[in-house]
Amino acid sequence: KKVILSGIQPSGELTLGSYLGAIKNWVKLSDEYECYYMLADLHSITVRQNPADLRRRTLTQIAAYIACGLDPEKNTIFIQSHVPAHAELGWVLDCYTMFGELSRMTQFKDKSAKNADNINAGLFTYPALMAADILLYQADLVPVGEDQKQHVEICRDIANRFNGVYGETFRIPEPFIPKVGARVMSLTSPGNKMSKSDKDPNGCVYVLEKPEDIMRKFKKAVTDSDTERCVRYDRAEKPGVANLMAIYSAATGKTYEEIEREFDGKGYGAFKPAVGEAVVELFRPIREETERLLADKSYLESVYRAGAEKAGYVSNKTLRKVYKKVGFVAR
Ligand code: AQP
Repeated sequence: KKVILSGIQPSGELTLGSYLGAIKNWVKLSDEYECYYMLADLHSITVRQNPADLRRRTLTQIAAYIACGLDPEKNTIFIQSHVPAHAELGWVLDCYTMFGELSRMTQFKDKSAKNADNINAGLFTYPALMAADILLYQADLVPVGEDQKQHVEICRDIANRFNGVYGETFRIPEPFIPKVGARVMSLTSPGNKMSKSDKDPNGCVYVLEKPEDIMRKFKKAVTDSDTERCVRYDRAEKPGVANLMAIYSAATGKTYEEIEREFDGKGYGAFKPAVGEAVVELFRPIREETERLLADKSYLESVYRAGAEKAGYVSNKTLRKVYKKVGFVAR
């Protein structure tokens, strides 16, 4: 079976962006592949976190993964910090990753602009740790949103570099990016990615949010100031409407032509609440199931413990191979 690894940082509540860009695909792929899905808590501290919130969000995110349809019997769900091989291989790969290539990462540039008072070394070397996450499991595919494509590319470069020096060690992974929902934009500024740490709470819709809040945000979503006021897919000229159409399409399975026909002559006033309702219905069962799962802490604990054991076993095999190749004395 081919292998998949992906993860989300518990640095904020899960968003519609992370659901459509990543989790929705994970669920589809989990029958066909051997899947490892992590809670990327090591990555999340590259930005300062409140400890109690981080712990709570990590547990909520595990419950949400399961509620989204990831069966823990079929998928390995684990917390990154529970598997020491990630930090260990991350260090080794730091030494095979160049300052210049890290400097070109757009996420580093964006995040250091947003967190000017905390541009730490972890934020800079983030892609080397992410490469370790992926390469430890010899993953074939990495299902991510468009924004993470550059990080999968640098991972391939690092792996090729290491393989070039020491011989075949790592499998070279491919990014797997969905066609619809690859880049969900903010509802208030459709030029920016919808992001869980966005300062503007109205730009972002959360998976576990109350239906009335979701509706309010969609009703207020920015549409375009063109004069035609019609629902038509045009990313360049009508980015706000195009974003809502992409969300509606991903939530309902309707094509863009079907959506244009459905709202022909109806304007944005009918369209925006319809998108809101589709998202509310998409998330309703997930929210209810997450709440149910969160009430049973011992079940969640059994899931992440079993996940860490399996992930630990597989990742250690790769780590031992790497340590041997670089010349460390075996324990
Ligand atoms: N807006 C988005 N559209 C499509 N995909 C998205 N993803 C995130 N936002 C969108 C995908 O979801 C996964 C989660 O990524 P992450 O938590 O590791 O970090 P991120 O990409 O940095 O997500 P955020 O929401 O922007 O978090 P913060 O604000 O903490 O940085 C990835 O697969 C990502 O592609």
